[in-house]
Amino acid sequence: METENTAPAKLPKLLLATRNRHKTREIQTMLGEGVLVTDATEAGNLPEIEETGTTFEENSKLKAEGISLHVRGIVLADDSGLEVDALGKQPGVYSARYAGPGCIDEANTSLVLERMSGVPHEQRTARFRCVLAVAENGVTMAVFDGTVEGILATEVRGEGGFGYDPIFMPLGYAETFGELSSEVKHTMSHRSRALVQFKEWWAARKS
Ligand code: ITT
Repeated sequence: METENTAPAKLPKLLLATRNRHKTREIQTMLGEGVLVTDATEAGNLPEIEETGTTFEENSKLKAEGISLHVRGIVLADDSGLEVDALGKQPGVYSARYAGPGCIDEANTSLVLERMSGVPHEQRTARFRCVLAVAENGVTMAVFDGTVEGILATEVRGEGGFGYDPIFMPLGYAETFGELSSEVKHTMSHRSRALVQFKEWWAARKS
């Protein structure tokens, strides 16, 4: 008689070339329970990749390629940030270190608000951008780009999200990403828009 195999199937794993646990959490939530997402804080002995590029794409590829040389299988990297039109698209690729190397999110948001002080509503346009690069054995295989347009608030609002979320109102909303639920953020965020494309690519590759 045949017995049914009730052992749980081994989940496919995806390694993210990031040390930002907020990104890992968001990507795990968006990919769902069918995939086990890990990152460079969990996988031991992975090198720190210097972000020497001047574009999101360059930095994303640097991280994906650099980490993929040290592991088996594909690696996904996320380079992302906030572009503020009135600041000449700053902080851009410097979003994580706008107020100085190793600074906390609150210092970055305060600096953006300070530099935007007195700028009228119609000139407070901004966007979040996310570029995902996927690499294996040191070679980039694909790159995906996602953007969400919005307006900068004049003060910090909300406890949700991370980074610049409490000062960014996506177009069509009076609330910031810090005030909106993570479910709402994931329906329109730069990261989710890039991740949808990655999911399609990954599914096509596996089939
Ligand atoms: P890794 O390089 O290890 O991935 P990092 O935080 O240094 O981590 P980036 O260089 O891509 O990553 O910088 C991204 C910064 O942009 C992040 O630290 C936030 O300040 C901001 N950012 C990116 N996505 C965001 C989001 O969804 N909400 C708010 N801020 C975001």
